[in-house]
Amino acid sequence: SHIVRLADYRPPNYLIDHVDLTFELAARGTRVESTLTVRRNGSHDEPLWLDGDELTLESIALDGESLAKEQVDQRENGLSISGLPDQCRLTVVCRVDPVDNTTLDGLYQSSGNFCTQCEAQGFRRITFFPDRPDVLSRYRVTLIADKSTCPVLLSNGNPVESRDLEDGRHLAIWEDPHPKPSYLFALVAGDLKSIHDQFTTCSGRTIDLGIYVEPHNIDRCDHAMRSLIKSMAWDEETYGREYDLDVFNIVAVDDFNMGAMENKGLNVFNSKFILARSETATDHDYEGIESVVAHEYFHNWSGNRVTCRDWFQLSLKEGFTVFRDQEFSADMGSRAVKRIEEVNLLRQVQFPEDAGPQAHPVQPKEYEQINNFYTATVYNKGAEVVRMWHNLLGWDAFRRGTDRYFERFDGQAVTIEDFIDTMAEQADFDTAQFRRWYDRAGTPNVHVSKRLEGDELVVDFRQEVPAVAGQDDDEPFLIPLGLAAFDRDGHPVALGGPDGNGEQALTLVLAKTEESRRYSLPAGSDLPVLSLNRGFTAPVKIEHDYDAADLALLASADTDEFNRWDAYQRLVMKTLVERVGEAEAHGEWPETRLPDGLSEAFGRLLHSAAGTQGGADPRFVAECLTLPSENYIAEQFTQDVPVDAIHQARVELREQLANEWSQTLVLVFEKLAVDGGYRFDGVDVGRRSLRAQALTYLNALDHPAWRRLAVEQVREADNMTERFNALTALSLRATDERDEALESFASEWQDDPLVMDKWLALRARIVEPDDMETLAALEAHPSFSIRNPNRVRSLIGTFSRGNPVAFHAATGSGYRWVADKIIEIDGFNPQISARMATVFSRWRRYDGGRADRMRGELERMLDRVDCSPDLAEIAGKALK
Ligand code: B3K
Ligand code: ZN
Repeated sequence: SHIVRLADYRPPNYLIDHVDLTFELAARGTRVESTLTVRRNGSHDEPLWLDGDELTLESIALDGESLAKEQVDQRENGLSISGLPDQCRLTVVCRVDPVDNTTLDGLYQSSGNFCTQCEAQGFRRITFFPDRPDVLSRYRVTLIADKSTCPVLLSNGNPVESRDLEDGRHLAIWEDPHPKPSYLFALVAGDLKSIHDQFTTCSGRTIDLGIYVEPHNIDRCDHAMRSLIKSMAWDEETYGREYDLDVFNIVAVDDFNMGAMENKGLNVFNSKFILARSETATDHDYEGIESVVAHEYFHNWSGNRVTCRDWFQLSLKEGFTVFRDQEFSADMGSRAVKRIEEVNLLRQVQFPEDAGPQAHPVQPKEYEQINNFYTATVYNKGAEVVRMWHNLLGWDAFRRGTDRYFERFDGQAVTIEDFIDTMAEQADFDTAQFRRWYDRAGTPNVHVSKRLEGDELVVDFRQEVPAVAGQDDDEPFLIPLGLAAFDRDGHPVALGGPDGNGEQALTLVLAKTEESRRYSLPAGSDLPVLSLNRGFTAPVKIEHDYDAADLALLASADTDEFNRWDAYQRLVMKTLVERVGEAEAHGEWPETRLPDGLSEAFGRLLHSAAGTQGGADPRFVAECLTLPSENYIAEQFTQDVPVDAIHQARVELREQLANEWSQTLVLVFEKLAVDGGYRFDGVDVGRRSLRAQALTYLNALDHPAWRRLAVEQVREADNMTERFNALTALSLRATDERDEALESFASEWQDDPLVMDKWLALRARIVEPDDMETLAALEAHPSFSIRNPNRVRSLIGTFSRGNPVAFHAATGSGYRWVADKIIEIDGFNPQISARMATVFSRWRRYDGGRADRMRGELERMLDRVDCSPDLAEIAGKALK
């Protein structure tokens, strides 16, 4: 297979200043005429290379004359054209068949409408072009299509003309004044309805905003529009970024490989991240829409105006834009809760990725298929690295740096190095060492120990940098680490000299493999409890010998909300891991008494939200009470992951806690009832989320009264959040009530694919091990379609990632079923098959029987005749 290396980067031989495209759209045989204004870049005699993938070439002309045969060398993946003058106009005509495009990459059809996806390399599936992000061009696009089936014709930039043609067709012309790389090109043509609004920018320009959807979804666009307007205002206020075209359009399509795409002036979205009304979408969906709309909008500056030189720089735009959207969401809702969600994702998805065979640095150095590098590392660890810049510099200097970055590189395709250099100008610390965060894969471990020397607290730090993905040096990272100390009564302890300044909370910057800090304490102090990596200032793992009492104390006393959550989670995790360990060691399930402090902490949290002890944010409490996922518990075991014991430990702990606190759970459930209709606001979302937790714990118990509560809520709630929360709670136990509720829910929502996605995911989560009959039934269910990525993620993705007991069934039936689906999907959509296959990557961590079976399935994928390069890269790396 072909490996692309950062070290091999060369600037383009030719630049394309202008692109004039004319599309005559048809399901089969769409005609694409492209006129490129070509300019030699530097002095050389190299030919011009135009990428082209699955295109039928019709003609090429040079300055209006047809080209000599020997000037054109047509290869499988493009055209090489030699003997060109320094400047010329090339006109290339080709044909493509959108109706046959099952990859959802390039020009394809979704629900009969035409749409495109070009990032990273889809434009070469539309026309011949130097399809690389460092070739920036101005585009003029003419769309011609049948007016009755395609009344709406959209592309990037501003509309300049539209008129009817003879023969029932019509035409629209769009012009984008901003030079852009081909990956930001988009067109949409179809039968769509739209809602419109306006935004007045800080300099007083009025922007027309439109959201286009299939006609039956027109009543589900308001929330996305509100989110867009908020995003535009936030980016002006926070980063001084103003929008730069007369229109901004969004289109929602049902068939989409990922969340959304930031094409210039024409964002195309997975409908899941646009469509919402309270009867069909949950609070979680509302939040997802708000943040993805913001993310794509923010790309207009971090990505589009300043773009990437090559795909190794992907995190330049993605890490930065994720950081921007995270901060936007934090400003729109609860900052602490947002941070908790971010860290959950990092720990559950990015840390495992960074410890396994797919590990790669934030700036990868090589790849086979760039589509496999749209990862949690590039996106989410990338955002953490930008966050560290922000934390180390402070907001004002960070903002001076971003202003400088946007100004200096506007209209250019640049590198991560350029970003670092610009930020470094604002810094007063060693940015050379900081750069390691971009270059070295793996999650650093920070071992922390403490001791008392007289009245001095000594804290020792040791960095451990794991060997991963061929990187085995152990040079230390620059790690900003928030720290505070609490006495046994939960009071913050002032940290005096030599390394303290009398403050209660400090941020230290660790730079060496081993180092110590000394703080003076008030005379006669005991050894205090440490609160470490507060607010998750660095994407590291903290190893520290906490006992249950320390954690319980921090869970209630820490002044950092994030670390309060973290302490409670650690306490729960400690309990779970100990129980699993005992069960494994003794071959039988241990005597299970709730450890000291855990039950009390649980009760205290509940009471605090019920308003009987202070007034905690219910949303925060709900985050605390959410038990760590089975996959995250599994991460605590480096080999022979005890899949079944983990499941059992989690189920039992939930039941025990519910049993101890059932009265309080009911009280909370009743007290936090929301009335007055659905509103998407912080207060109501918080109440609903804690009620959902309460109902879940209660339904962990085998008690008809709690089931009734859930059944009623599934039936009677006036919004999808509460209905679906109740259905989820009910699904914890295999009961008749559950089966009836699932049935009637499915018949009520059978015509609503996005709602049925939730149902498919819930069903996938509760399939019993080896129940192939149910899996077959779900696969055959009319709401499922293996061609649609959302359906695939809901059923196959959730089964393999959200139902570990069945996926890892000892017989191998779960592995086989998932691998069968992956192999089938690979025949028509390699991006999705490759993505689904990553779940097999960490086979080495399972016991012999499981490991062999997982490895066997990976080999089977690789052996598939015509295995896609995408899947081959993932499976190949997993097997290495
Ligand atoms: N930039 C797109 C992702 C494109 C993925 C291509 N395989 C969405 C985003 O991050 O905003
Ligand atoms: Zn992005």
